[in-house]
This record gives sequence, C-alpha cells and structure tokens, in this order.
Amino acid sequence: MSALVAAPFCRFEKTGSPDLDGDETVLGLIEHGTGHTDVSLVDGVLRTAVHTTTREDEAFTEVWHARRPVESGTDDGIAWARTDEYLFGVVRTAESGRYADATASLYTRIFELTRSLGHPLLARTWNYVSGINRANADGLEVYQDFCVGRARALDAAGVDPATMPAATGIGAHGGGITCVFLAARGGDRINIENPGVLTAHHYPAEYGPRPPVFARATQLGPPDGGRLFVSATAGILGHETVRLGDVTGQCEVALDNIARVVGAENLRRHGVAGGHTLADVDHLKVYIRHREHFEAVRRVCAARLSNTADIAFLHTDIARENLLVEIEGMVS
Ligand code: 3EB
Repeated sequence: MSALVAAPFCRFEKTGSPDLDGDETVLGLIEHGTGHTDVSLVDGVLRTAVHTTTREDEAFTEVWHARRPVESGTDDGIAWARTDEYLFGVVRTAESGRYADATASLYTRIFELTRSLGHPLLARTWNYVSGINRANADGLEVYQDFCVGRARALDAAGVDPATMPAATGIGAHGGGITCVFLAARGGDRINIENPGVLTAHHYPAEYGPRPPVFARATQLGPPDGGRLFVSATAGILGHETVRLGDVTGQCEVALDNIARVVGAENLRRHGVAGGHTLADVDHLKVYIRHREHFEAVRRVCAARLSNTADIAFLHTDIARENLLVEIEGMVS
C-alpha cells in the first residue's frame, strides 16, 4: 500500500445517468436535482439523488472517482465504495419530526464503519437536510436538531471536534437527511480554519444547543495529487452573518472568506505548502435561497471565479435563516 496515491476527484456531469462504460474507478454518483432516492448500489456503483434544487435544468451529477479500482458494499445502512486508501460513503435517514437521535445514530455508524474498514480519517462530509429552517416537533429548528445529534455522536465515540473535516450543512426539499462522506486510511488530512471566522465548534449558544462541528477546509492526500476541500462558506465574519438582506454583499464576503482560507498565508499557518486564489477553486456548488437572487449571484461569481471552473447553482435553503447564499468548492 502506498500513501502517495492521489486523492479522489469529482466531475460534474450534466446528465442524470452518465455512461460509466465499466469504469472500475467510480466511487459513486451523487445526483442533484428535483427529487430524492434511497441510497443504492447499482451494478456495484453507489448512487443517490438529493433534492437540492427546484428546476430540472439545474440538475447535474457529481461523479466521484478514485485512482484505483474500487470495491463496494453496504453495512448498517451505509453504502460505501473504497480503495486501499480512500473510502466514500452515503447514508440517509428518513423525513421525521425529530432528527437528533437518527443523526446521532447516522454519525455513530459512520465513525464505526470508518474504523472497522480501516479508513478512520474523515476528510469531507456533505449533509443535505430537508426542511433545514423549519421547526421540528419540539419547536427546535431542524438544523439545530441535526447539530445536537451530530454532537452527541462525537461525544459517544470520543471524537475531538477539531478532527471533524470540511463540511456542508445545507437544505434539501425532501428526503430527510442524506450524509455523503469521504475518508482516508492515512496520509495527510489537515484541517484548516479561517482567521476571520470563528471555529464552528466555538459558536456561542445563540446558534443552537450544540454547535456545528466542521473545519473551514481540509487538505487531503499527498503534496502532489492532494486536494483541498473547501466547506460551504457564507457571509459570516466572527460568528455573525454580515450584509443582512444583501445577497451581493453576502456573496462577496463568502468569496473573500474562501480566498482567505485557500491563500498561502493561511495554508502556511496550518503547515500546508503552497497557496491558491479564487481562480484555482473548481467544482463549486453555489446554494441560493431565493430564486430571484440567481442573477446577482451569478454575476458576482462570474467576476471572481475562473471562467473554466465547473459551477452548479442550486436553489435551496441554508443553515441559518439570514444567510442568502453559500459556496463550496475544491482545489486540486
Ligand atoms: C456556517 O458557516 C454556515 O453544519 O456541517 C456551513 C458548512 C454551515 C457546514 C455544517 C454548516 C455546516 O456556520 C453553515
């Protein structure tokens, strides 16, 4: 086993059913569109659909690849695919009036699977949460309910919040909670913070009974062939949402935050060599709360991001009620 195999990478395909042509290196397909499905293995290929937008023409598929042939399986409701070095998985919990217990179970199973398969280093998670801003059966916001469950799983498994990687916690239009994750057996997995934004697990209690647990970015893999995963990033400074009601302003601040996270000065602070600019960020997902804000967001993104980057614009709710836009991406 070599520790120098390049990290998994992702392609955005416009069709819902890309022709994989027997490609044995596919870790899984995450279909973004206007409906959801259960998690399944079709001919050994992991796939699921998440309801992350409201228009058919915005649908696309993330095709995740490894550099080696993969094996796949299911355990404890988690569908997974792996190589010696990397593990990709998806697990879903059904729509419900309360999510804390189910989320705690879901993350407990993820921690157990990553340990039992021997890929204990979580490197990225995506949490698609239906009705994220609604009140649950107890009047608690669903996102906060989710955060309670995730935090409890860390308590139970003895996981240090500082080891939790880059993440996305975003709305969906149905389907309960779908969690997609990537983990590694070993090698470099370096969590990166943003000096302008409070570490998520230090957020004050006004944001919920238990704080979110994620890094602003995670560098995974060897110096050549590594990948920098940038968390869903918003118009937040310190712990406060800025530019309230101003989607253009929030988009600018989100991009400033990403630029600061991936820049040389910040990476050096975290012991990571090199440095990047917004022009290096690819495979971006831009989540927009209100349909009428699409044009403004597209305009800001076009001005500041690479015109050759893959960018998906999706219409969905965002973890905090006052956030209008959120942006994630990766650098290879
Ligand atoms: C924020 O910065 C915005 O709960 O996993 C962004 C990325 C957000 C990940 C998560 C939440 C999460 O607090 C919301």
